[in-house]
Amino acid sequence: MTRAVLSIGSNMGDRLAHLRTVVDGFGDRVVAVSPVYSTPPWGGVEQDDYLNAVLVVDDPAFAGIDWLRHGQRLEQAAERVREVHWGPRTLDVDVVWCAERTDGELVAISSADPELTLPHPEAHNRAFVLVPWLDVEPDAVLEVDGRAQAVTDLLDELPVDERTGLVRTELTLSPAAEGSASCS
Ligand code: PH2
Ligand code: MG
Ligand code: MG
Repeated sequence: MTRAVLSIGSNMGDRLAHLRTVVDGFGDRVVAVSPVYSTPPWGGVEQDDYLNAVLVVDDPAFAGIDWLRHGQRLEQAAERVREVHWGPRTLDVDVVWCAERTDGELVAISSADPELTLPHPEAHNRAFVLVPWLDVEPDAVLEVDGRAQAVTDLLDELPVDERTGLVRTELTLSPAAEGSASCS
């Protein structure tokens, strides 16, 4: 397994700093970092707005479960407490999509394993996943119910209110941009 798309989110504490720990924590494996979005909480639990972003990561030595485990270690480092389903959290790292390279081609993995279901069974319903994903991979494809679909089409099919309140911020997770900002 070589490549994964990760959705990351935070709505407690220093939200941007928590998201940055993921970029730092995956280090050289990070191949793309989306803009940061401010998003209203999804799921019916009253809580603060989230910051959400998407990372594309790559490592020939990583299997799908390694992306999950590494993400969980970063969640623990952010002192995440699992209390309320869909409730507030310092850091959430979700594996949305995974692929392995076969003869140079990326082939998406499907898995019904309850620990790591691939692709993420709800990703196609979440504007806060699809919008930042398209920023870094405009041609992204996601399999839904066994059918490969363009992520742009999935986004178009979402009810308008799923996108309401999703705002692209000026915040950045990219270490390079952070460095240049501190020099200016
Ligand atoms: N994560 C949740 C529950 N609700 N809402 C938004 N906007 N962003 C999230 O990342 C999110 C959520 C649980 O994983
Ligand atoms: Mg989540
Ligand atoms: Mg999660």
